[in-house]
Amino acid sequence: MNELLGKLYKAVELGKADKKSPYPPQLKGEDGAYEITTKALESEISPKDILELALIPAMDTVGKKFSENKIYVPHMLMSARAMGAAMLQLKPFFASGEIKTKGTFIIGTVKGDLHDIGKNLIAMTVEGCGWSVVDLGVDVPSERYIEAAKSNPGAVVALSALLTTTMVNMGEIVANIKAVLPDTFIFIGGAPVNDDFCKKIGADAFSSDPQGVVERLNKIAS
Ligand code: B12
Repeated sequence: MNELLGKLYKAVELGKADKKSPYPPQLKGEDGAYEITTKALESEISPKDILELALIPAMDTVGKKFSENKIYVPHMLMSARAMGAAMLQLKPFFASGEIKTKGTFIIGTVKGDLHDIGKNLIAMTVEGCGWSVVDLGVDVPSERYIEAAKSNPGAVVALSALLTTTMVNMGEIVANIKAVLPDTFIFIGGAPVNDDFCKKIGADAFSSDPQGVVERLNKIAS
């Protein structure tokens, strides 16, 4: 692998966003994902290669380590932050169409629920894997999911809930979305949710972690 791409892969894997970031300690004072991406673009490595040969494989490794309990939430968030720092510079190339996204992923925490750490983790990982993400935030009612799905035809919709009292709202939201847009693929997740519940409410997929989401989305995109 090209040296800069190798460095970028490591920066994202280890969660080094930029030079001034003190994390991880072993990379203190060294370039982070932001600076390395600048250098890669300056040395005419294509944005597509930066994304596909360094950023996505690094987030893939991070996702696998997370699902194997080899790393934990703080590390995952640092890696996602490093990925975000690099993506800032790649954004114009998505806008110009030079890089194609794999699809659109709409995510929100369901109405009544304000927990967003897991939802953000999913959103950042999915974005890191080349999808365009529409983040609706927290306390999201059916109408807002439907509005976003109508504006992004073919998008996957994802619902997060962390409370036993709000997971029940997922059933109502899934039914409302399917009533208007029956072909919408709906993902659900969050600590109290499981596969049985997913089937019961007529959602299309459940995952307990970001890696499961990415693997399923890759199948949808292929
Ligand atoms: C942080 C936290 C809060 C913070 C939230 C801050 C924030 N910005 O999110 C604050 C303090 C605001 C809060 C408030 C409340 N909380 Co709270 N909170 C938690 C806590 C400690 C951590 C949750 C968390 O972020 N986990 C880390 C993330 C990474 O995990 P995760 O969300 O599960 O996400 C993972 C998966 O579930 C999955 N996932 C998540 N979303 C999605 C979506 C999709 C589509 C997919 C595929 C996957 C997926 O992927 C993620 C990564 O693996 C939990 C306890 C715990 N240890 O879990 C309690 C907890 C969830 N809270 C609880 C409660 C009761 C409350 C309150 C009602 C407390 C109160 N009396 O006011 C309020 C509710 C406010 C509201 N209306 O939402 C209870 C819920 C109990 C229950 N069975 O319903 C818990 C379990 C604590 C407890 N043991 O009692 N809380």
